[in-house]
Amino acid sequence: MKRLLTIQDISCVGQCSTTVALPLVSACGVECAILPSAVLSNHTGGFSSWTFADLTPELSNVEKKWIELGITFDAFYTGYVCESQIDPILSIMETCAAPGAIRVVDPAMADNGKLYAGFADDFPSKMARLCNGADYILPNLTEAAFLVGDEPKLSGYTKDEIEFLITKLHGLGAKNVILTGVSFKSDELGSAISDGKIIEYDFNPRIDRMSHGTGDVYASVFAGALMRGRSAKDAAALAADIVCEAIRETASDHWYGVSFERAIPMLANAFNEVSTTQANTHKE
Ligand code: PXL
Repeated sequence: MKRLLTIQDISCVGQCSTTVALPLVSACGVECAILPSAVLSNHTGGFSSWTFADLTPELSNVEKKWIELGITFDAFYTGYVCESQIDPILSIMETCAAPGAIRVVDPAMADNGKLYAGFADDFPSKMARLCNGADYILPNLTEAAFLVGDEPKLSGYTKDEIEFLITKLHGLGAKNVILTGVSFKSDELGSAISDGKIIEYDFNPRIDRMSHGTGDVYASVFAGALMRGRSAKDAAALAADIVCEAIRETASDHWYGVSFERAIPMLANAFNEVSTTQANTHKE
């Protein structure tokens, strides 16, 4: 079994970051180690206030111990992190990498044209350093614009504009770009998947609902599916299907997250086909 390390905060309440990554990566059949970068009482996206315990000093303590014990990872998946954590994280991705380890960076810092509460205007340039050398980055349109120094547009990107944005994102030093929130028709929403040569698209029917935490669900499933050998296009398509299922399962008055828990059976099933066949063969 492959071992992935996710580095992001724990928001104790809010269905985001580590509390989403751990169950979803696990449901893909991938061992998920965690390194919490901070502990918050709840996320910052809509609650009026929160507590924040910064665990930056703990990152290098843990790193030293893992080096001493020879613990390494087949993949790293980063999400919401703050400025002081970028260098310690870059170091861990060097020192604790198994041969061929991949880096998946979700530059979780903004949505709907705005940076999340608490991030300074120059934070995107710090996050860009984490994108440099990443195997996969998964920005939404707002994060993508901030990363390359553009003004974010809420909608109305043409195909040419999307593809130019992707070129600029590769310019940050990312091998593959998965740009989410792409739409060329009002009734569909999807992502563009680029390896630097070819750009593919994946669309689903648009569900007209603002949902918090969908980026974390998407990135977690994407990272887990990649580790199970799916191509980037297939991992992106599965991630989008799971996000749609989670949104459909979320009660209309539930505002702070999506009920990804109800999509776990569908996700586990996506990776069950081989073992079910093996189990049946065994029985015969
Ligand atoms: O879902 C991204 C996220 C993660 N962690 C914290 C957040 C947010 C988005 O608002 O506030 C603490």
